[in-house]
Amino acid sequence: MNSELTQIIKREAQKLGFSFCSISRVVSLNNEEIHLKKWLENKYHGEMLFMENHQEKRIDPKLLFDNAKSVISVGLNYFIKEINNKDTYKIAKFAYGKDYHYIIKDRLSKLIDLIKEINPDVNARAFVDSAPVMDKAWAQRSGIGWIGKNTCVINKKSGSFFLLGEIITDIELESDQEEKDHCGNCSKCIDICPTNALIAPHVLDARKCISYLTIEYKKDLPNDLKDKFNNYIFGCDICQDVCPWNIKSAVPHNDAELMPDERLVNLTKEDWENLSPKQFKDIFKNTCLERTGYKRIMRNINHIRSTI
Ligand code: B12
Ligand code: SF4
Ligand code: SF4
Repeated sequence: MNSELTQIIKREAQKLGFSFCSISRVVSLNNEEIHLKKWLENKYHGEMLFMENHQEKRIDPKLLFDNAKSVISVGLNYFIKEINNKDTYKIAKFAYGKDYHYIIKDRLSKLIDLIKEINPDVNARAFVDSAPVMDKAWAQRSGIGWIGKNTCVINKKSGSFFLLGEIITDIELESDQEEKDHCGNCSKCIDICPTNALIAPHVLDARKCISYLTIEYKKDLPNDLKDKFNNYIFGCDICQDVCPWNIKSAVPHNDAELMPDERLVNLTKEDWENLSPKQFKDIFKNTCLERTGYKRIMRNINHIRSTI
C-alpha cells in the first residue's frame, strides 16, 4: 500500500483543477455486469454499437491493462449558470467550453508524468470515454458519489455537474470508501423527463433520451418526440437541473478552459437558424459540438422548428 504516493496524487489532481480524486481497488464489476447485459439485451443503447464491444474489458480492467491494481477516478466540475436561458436554442452545460475529452486527457497525462517521476517503474494509462471503462461505476466505488435514479453520479457536496476520467495503474494505492445511495424517496428526475426516457429508477432508455437523439443519433429524429425537446439542440440537462442535490449544492466552476466563447453566449434563435458551416466551424472549434457536426446540429434545429 502506498499512502504517501496516494496523498501526492490527490494533491496534484487538485492543483490540476479536478474537484475530485478518489481511488478504488481493481475488482471485477460483477453487479454492474448484470445491469449492463440487461440494458444491452433490451436495446436501450439504440445505435451506440460501441457499447456492445469489449464487454468483458468493461467489466474487468485487468483485461484492458496488465496487472491493473488501482483506479484513480477524477471529476471535473462544469457547473455554470445557464447561458442560453433566454428565448434561444439550448446546449447542455457540459458542452459550453473546450471539449472535455482534451482537457481531462491532458491533465491526466500530467498526473501520470508526476507519478512516473516519483516511481519510474509504474505503469499507468489515462481514460476518458476512449476505452471500454465504466466511469460511473468506478466513481461510485471510489466514493466520489452514488449513481442517482437519473443514472448520473451525484456528489453530496456538489451535485452531479462534473465529468469523469480515470487512470488505471499497477501500483497499489490506498483506496477510498464506496458511496451510499442518497436518492431516498425522491423521483423528481423520473417525473420531469419530457420523453419518459428514465423508464425505471437507474434505467435509461437512450433511444428516448434527448441527449442521445441530439448528440449520438445519426438518422432522422423520431416524429413522436417532436415537441418534447424543450429547445435542446445538443444534450439535455433537465433531469439534473431538477435534482435537489444540484439545486442545493452545485457551485459554478472557475475553469478557463470550460468557459463559453462570447459568440456562443450571444447567439439568438435567428443566429442559430442562419449559422453557416464556416461560422459553425469558427465558433465550435475544439468543442463537443464539433464532433456531432454542423449537419446534425442543423437537423436538430429544423426538427424543433417543424413543431412550431
Ligand atoms: C453511453 C453514455 C451515454 C448515453 C446513455 C446514458 C446512460 N445512462 O448509460 C447517453 C447518450 C444517453 C448519455 C447521456 C448523457 N451523458 Co453520457 N455517457 C455514456 C458513457 C459513454 C457510457 C455509460 C454506460 O456505461 N452506460 C451503460 C448503462 C448500463 O449504464 P447506466 O445506465 O449508467 O446504468 C448503471 C446504473 O444506473 C446501474 N443500473 C442499471 N440498471 C439498473 C437497474 C437497477 C434496478 C439498479 C439498482 C441499478 C441499475 O448499473 C449500471 C452500471 O453501473 C459514459 C462514459 C463512460 N465511459 O462511462 C458517459 C457519461 C456517463 N455521460 C456523462 C454525461 C455528462 C452525460 C449527460 C449529462 C450529457 C448531457 N447533458 O446531455 C447525459 C445524461 C443523461 C442521463 N440522465 O444519464 C458523464 C456522466 C458524469 C456523471 N457525473 O455522472 C459520463 C461518465 C462521461 C464522462 N466521461 O464524464 N450518455
Ligand atoms: S437527459 Fe433529458 S431526455 Fe435524457 S433522461 Fe434526462 S431529462 Fe430525460
Ligand atoms: S432528482 Fe431525486 S431521484 Fe433523481 S437523481 Fe436527484 S435525488 Fe435522485
